[in-house]
Amino acid sequence: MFWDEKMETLRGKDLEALQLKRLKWTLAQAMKVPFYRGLFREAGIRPADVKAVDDVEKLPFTRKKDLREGYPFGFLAVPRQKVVRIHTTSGTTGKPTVVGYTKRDLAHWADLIARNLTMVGLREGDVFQNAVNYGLFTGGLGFHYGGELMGLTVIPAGTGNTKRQIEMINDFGVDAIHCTPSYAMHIAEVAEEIGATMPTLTTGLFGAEPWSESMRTELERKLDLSAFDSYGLSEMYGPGVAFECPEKDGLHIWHDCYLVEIIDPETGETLGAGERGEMVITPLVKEAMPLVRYRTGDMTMLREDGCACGRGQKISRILGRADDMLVIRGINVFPSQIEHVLLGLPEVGDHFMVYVDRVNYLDELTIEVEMKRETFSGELSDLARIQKRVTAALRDVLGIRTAVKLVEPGLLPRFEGKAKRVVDRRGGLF
Ligand code: DLL
Repeated sequence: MFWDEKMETLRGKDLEALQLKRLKWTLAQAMKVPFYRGLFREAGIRPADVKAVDDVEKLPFTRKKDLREGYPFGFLAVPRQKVVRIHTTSGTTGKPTVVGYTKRDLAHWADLIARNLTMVGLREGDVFQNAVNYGLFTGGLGFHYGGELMGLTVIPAGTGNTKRQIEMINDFGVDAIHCTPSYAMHIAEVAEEIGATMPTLTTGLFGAEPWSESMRTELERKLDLSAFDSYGLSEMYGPGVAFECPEKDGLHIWHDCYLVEIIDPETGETLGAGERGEMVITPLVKEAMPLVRYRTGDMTMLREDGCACGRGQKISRILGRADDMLVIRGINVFPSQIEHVLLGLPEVGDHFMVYVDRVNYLDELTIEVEMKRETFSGELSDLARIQKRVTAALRDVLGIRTAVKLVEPGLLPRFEGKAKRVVDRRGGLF
């Protein structure tokens, strides 16, 4: 089933013609923003020089730093009065990025979400629990209006009060839940504690942070549902940019609304299908806040075309962020790799924290991981054996030595929104 079959399956020349038309419109829209007029002048390029979709490669990049400097309304291409909603990014340092939406933007956004919800098999009348933060975070209202548009019964549950969330799932006969994968894991854990099952739940839409295939396996087993990966970022409306279809082999990025490139984050050079790099997106229908070649910082790769579901362009699941990548004694480490290793070991649980320190000028990685209740005997010889096994498994995959600390079940923090599992303590040591 499709929400918009024509757009979702558009191919070849028809797709290219539409992308080019929309790219030109986006560039005209961008030229209403002083930042872009300056950027294009500096780069010695005019929008009229773009005559084919591939010409996008000639255009300069936009970076997160540029958006920050434009705080609050510097990137608006429409009068502020035409902006009917604002969201902000969940930045932890400095000012957030403000994202504005016109009525048309909100309609486009809801439409994309409706495509995703339909793609994973939801139908009009299904009950949908939206267990993400409803504030400035785009996950709440984004999914809310997309769900209503396609006729789902939307429960704006928000986050927190996990026992109540489980109760609502059972009382309202919820079919699908949307939350971060870390919160889904917490819900599973609380359900286990109180001995609850959630028999009506068939579908889980999880995103807003990186999560591994092993995490999917765990969530599907514990919650007894089918779990789909959902990707988006506030700068591109929010969720709904790319989503898994039932093949669960890469995410379809909506090719009529987002032009995607993968580049080498160091050199800026464009990479081909199958080559891992940073994703750069030029949105094609954004009215209030058009962007040109936005550096997402997210690491992925383009997949070859040809999905069994009939839809177009796919990317791989996000491996991590170009800027979150930890460089430990010269080796690149992504937190998602650590998660993958830990979830593959039956002796340890699903919760971990990563600490980075600099000791005698050397980076040290310490990983705290919770034991499983079943394996937590407290016997020292058992602990030593498990610790050795975890350390060896991590060394095999990461290629570096780590200090593993086993902790009692239930000791590490739980997250309702995006998990913050990496604590870099190297700053301030200089
Ligand atoms: O997280 C939008 C969203 C809401 C997506 C709900 C999915 C579900 P931001 O707060 O601006 O927006 O954060 C965007 O989160 O650049 C990625 O680094 C990361 N991210 C989002 N989805 C995924 C995912 C929302 N499925 C940033 N896998 C992005 C990995 C993800 N990382």
